[in-house]
Amino acid sequence: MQTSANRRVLVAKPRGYCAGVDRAVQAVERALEQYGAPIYVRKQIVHNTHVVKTLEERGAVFVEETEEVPEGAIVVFSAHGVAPAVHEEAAGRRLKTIDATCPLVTKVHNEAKRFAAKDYDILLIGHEGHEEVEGTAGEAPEHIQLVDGLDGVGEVSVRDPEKVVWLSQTTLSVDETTETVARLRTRFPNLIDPPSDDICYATSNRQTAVKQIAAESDLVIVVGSANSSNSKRLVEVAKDYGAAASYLVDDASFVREEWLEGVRTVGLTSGASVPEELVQGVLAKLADLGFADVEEVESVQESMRFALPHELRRDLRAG
Ligand code: 10E
Ligand code: SF4
Repeated sequence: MQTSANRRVLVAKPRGYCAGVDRAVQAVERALEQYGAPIYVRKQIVHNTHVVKTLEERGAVFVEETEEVPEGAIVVFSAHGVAPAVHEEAAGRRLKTIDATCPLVTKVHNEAKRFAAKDYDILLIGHEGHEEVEGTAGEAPEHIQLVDGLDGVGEVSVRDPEKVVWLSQTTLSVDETTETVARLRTRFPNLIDPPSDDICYATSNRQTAVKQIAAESDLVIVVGSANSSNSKRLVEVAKDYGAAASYLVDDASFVREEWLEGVRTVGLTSGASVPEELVQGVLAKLADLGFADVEEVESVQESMRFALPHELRRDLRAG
């Protein structure tokens, strides 16, 4: 018989904001404090509905494109990064820009620029239509081809197979990317690796953590929004590593009681753009449903921090 005595929750750690998300959210908060509302933000600052809603309530105005921002106003660029063309458009409208692109995304932009300057063909592994990929590809559109997973490998054509490098989106599945690169290498044996890993520490740590709890879990709940690439990857990894089921939920209200029927162990984790309070909300709901025994499983300790965007630091000093 299923009693609450043998029901438990395994909570994976690390979870919560990565350093890039923390910096981007703080950048909008600081801009609101420093300059006052409204502060415009191009695209969702991070892919989390709760974060966006909270900032909206404080006076941030989210737009899709810079042309929606009034001339001369302040606009923050999201953590996913933007193409150089977006900086040019903003300059053309005399906008004051605050660039909250994660430094680890900027690192990939810089790699793209460097290899394009040496006339390499660049194979960018990533998800078509994702903002980060659009920003990175925009650095050197004439040199970059998108490879959207294994299926994209056959479509690649290069000018010189001796001069090809692969780069990637920062939030991909580590395992799937390894497979995609191996497949690319069967076509281009001299394919060059990125100078350092493009999949970032936060993405790979969260995947390592979910792998640790998946096999022991009958169900893995991932807290994250539907458009959050890194959160969606956690659901896939959980299933690949032995969870019988895994669901993505924006918050506790999305957790359905019927998921828990016959379940003994629930795994719980969250994407890199998810406020910790939402995870705590899911834990409270699970406790109400008889899963009060909670065990934290920590796989890697994180200590990465990034300074606020330089535009804010400069104005703070000047003020
Ligand atoms: O969809 P993503 O996982 O890229 O974005 P997110 O906003 O959910 O998480 C933060 C990741 C960023 C900004 C991309 N490096
Ligand atoms: Fe930066 Fe990685 Fe976080 Fe993206 S997921 S914002 S690359 S630290």
